[in-house]
Amino acid sequence: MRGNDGTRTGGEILVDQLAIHGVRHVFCVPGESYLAALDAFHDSKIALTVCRHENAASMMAEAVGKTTGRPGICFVTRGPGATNASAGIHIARQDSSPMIVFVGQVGRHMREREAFQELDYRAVFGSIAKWATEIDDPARIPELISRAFHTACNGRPGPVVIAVPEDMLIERAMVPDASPYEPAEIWPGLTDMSRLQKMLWTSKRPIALVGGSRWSEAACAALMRFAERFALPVATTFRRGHLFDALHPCYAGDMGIGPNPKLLARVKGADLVLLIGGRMSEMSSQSYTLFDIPEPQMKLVHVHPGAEELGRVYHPALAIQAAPTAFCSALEGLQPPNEIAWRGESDIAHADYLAWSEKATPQPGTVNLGEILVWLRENLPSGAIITNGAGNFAAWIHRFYRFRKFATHVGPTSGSMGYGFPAALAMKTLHPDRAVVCIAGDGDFLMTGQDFATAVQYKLPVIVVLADNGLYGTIRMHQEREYPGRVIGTALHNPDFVAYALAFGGHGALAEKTADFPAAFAEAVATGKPSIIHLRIDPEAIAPGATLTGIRDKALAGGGGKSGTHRG
Ligand SMILES: Cc1ncc(C[n+]2csc(CCOP(=O)(O)OP(=O)(O)O)c2C)c(N)n1
Ligand SMILES: [Mg+2]
Repeated sequence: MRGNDGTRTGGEILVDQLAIHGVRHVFCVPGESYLAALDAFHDSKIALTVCRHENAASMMAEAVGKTTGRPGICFVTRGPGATNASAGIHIARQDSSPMIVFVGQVGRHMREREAFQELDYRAVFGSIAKWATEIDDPARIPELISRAFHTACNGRPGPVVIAVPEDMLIERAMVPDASPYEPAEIWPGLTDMSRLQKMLWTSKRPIALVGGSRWSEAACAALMRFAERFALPVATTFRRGHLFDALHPCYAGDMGIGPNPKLLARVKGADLVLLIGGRMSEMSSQSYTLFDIPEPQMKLVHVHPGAEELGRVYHPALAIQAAPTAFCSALEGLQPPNEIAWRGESDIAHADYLAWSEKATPQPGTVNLGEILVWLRENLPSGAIITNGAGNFAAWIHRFYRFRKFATHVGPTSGSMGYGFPAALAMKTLHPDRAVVCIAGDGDFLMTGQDFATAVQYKLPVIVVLADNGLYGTIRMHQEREYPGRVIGTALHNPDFVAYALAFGGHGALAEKTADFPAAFAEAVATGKPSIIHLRIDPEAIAPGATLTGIRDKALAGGGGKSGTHRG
């Protein structure tokens, strides 16, 4: 309880700072190690969501950070709570998402004895988090929380881990609050922009690739105007399809899993690549085969908010340290050449994209996931949010779903299984009026499926479209390719997912044929409950363009070997 002598407990000071910095939602699994902070939420306006596993709590917080650009917050207990949360912390790292994780810590007087669940969080999270620290003195909470918000958001965003000793949270202090943080915008210099303009003027076949974080709806709109004025083809990198309207005439497609070969050829044949926000890491670069390292074969203009990323892998012809938000607004000042040498190319690139994504490929079995994605893209409102974790099922999202608006796709570039469901819960928490659909694999869903209880508890009517092939399909695919016919460790015996949903108090329906899906979806919407639509997918239907037997036969015939496609 707050004292009337002007003092507050560490827990109260902490929760007050969160409110000042604009936090509205916090995700947690409680622990006795941070009871005093939990108590401070009792009288706070911040909505607290209590989860069933720290993997879900941390992924929900990450999804908030990823989509809002402001740190998502979670609270977990010491030891196992913290290590369980590491999945979300790792996603925030790879996806460049701002996030702050508070971890209860043993009392200060018993530190270093390996007390109950004691860990050294600076050491444990030192290489995953952007910053890991511990607060020793309640009077320094405003300073250190302010630093945490700035650190999580500035430059290349990322996760911050803060350990808070149990007794520190109870101690009283008299200390003024910090003022609200403002992330520092990173503007490109005038010289950068005029050099870019010159490079565009002399280019014959340029293309823009977009990814990373620090985007906004306004930045995406500015980029689209720039692309129109320059007739520039624009492709999105792995799991960043939502950064460019898929039906915009300059959209060239998605560069992640199983990309259009014509798009790959276009990128390889470009003389100038304008990479905005992304790192062109393993997935988008097709296992680092697209650009020569360190000197790309084409001119690379790399725009990134983190100075440390510029020249890290690829030596850019022009390195611009800028956030996509600022850079895209600076693009408004560039003038296209009088004669655009590549005129017509964006139309061809877009036609290639439309042809590639238009129609579902035929699949073995009675449920065609591609046709379901096509149905969803035609029938969901444009503001609907799609989430996913990792598995081959996601290849159909990347190929057939057409994202139209910023932050309508929430998926981990880190390839973390289990992400889609908690991300869906986070999105429904932020946007109760928008449709939120999680596309999940059978393996993927059950990594965080315990939090279906959270969906029911908080009345979050997300719809899970669960593609059940009875396999850790991605791994089976690689297994058949590398060790054909030697199946081990990739078969799954699954529960009855409809009964699962019902047991939790949600809604479940089975779709055994593609044609069952629209009615099952409409029924799920009508129930207003968290729902699972269980799709029985033929295990042979391993990818939009391949069957398991086909992959095995090819490998047995000696055509195997790593192709670098469809990784986690
Ligand atoms: C947390 C985590 N563990 C393991 C992996 C490795 N992995 C990548 S995909 C995959 C199988 C996914 O299975 P499922 O969700 O059923 O999708 P499918 O590939 O069958 O469509 C595994 C085990 C991973 N990416 N993330
Ligand atoms: Mg599966």
